[in-house]
Amino acid sequence: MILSIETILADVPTIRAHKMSVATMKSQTLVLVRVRCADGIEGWGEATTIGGLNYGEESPESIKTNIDTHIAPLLVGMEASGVAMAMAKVRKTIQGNRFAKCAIETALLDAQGQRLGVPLSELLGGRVRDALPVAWTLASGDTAQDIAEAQQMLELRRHRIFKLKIGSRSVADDVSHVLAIKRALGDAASVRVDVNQAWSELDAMRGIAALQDGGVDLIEQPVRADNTAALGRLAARFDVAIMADEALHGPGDAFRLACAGSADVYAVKITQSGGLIPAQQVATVAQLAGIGLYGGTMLEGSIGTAASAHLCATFADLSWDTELFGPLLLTQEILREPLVYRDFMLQVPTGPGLGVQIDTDKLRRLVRQ
Ligand code: MUC
Ligand code: MG
Repeated sequence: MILSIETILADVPTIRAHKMSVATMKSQTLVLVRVRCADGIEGWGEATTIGGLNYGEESPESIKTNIDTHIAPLLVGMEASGVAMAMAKVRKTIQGNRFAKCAIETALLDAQGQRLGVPLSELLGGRVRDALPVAWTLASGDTAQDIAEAQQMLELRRHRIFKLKIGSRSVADDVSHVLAIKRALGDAASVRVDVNQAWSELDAMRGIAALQDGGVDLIEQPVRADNTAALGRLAARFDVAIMADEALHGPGDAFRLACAGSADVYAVKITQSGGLIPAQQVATVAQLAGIGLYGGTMLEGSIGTAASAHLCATFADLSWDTELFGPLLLTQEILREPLVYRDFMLQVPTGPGLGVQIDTDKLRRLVRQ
């Protein structure tokens, strides 16, 4: 039986300023959910978002309020091992609130995995890989600093895929910033950009043409999320891969974008999809439509990152890798044993459930009072 559901906000400084077209982050608010069950098992989930309300329509505080006030009371007293039944009740009763739903579903599946003694990936159909290639986002806002950071990551054998956050400067300035980095790194690295919706269609036509010529591999969400027609025209016009991110909020969007031919690649995010199971449906639609998959992040800490890793480990084809680096952007770790990044890959945890253990003393020090 589900005894209690607790939502925790924890503010953690980032290792450097993280500059995006929508916000500059100097800290991240982790939104964590802890589900206590009558059999003594505890499950954890994460509903972290980016930049308060700068990036999306759900804030850390609104997510916590909605879980505490509206979602937890629906579930307390229900059978903890009936994860699908519990989530069916939440999905029937609660509109929107994808991040909250994701955290609750993750925590229930974490508990269920521990109960059954299997990793979460096995509850999701089974893993086809044990490690995931991980991109690093260069977002200091400074070209020389970004190049130095990328070179350091290559030397450490931690990342060889780099995503550059652009869209806050002029198209010409952004293009020269990206191409300077691509020239400095050469063929040793895959360079990709995330515009976070900042460009008009005309800006995008000019910008993408130059980036494609300069050897950039992937263009993420160049235009506004709701302008899926423009996204589709860009995907048809250019050979370089165009990826949908903010335009993709779950299986319904995945289906509509696929029918309209709006993107070559989907950034699959468990929070934006409304949970692990809906994110798996997003991936299924993509695979049926011949759309490539990329494991995206909302810069979650270790819990959400581990959950995403379990899901990405089940994708038959993950041709665009992942960006599951969130914990590495944070100055504080909340796990007893951090996730393992080695040889350009994140190792998918092998223990039951999420396969991670929370250090509650460390977490207590970060919790917002
Ligand atoms: C996004 O839009 O993809 C992921 C990596 C990063 O630096 O920002 C996020 C959000
Ligand atoms: Mg993005």
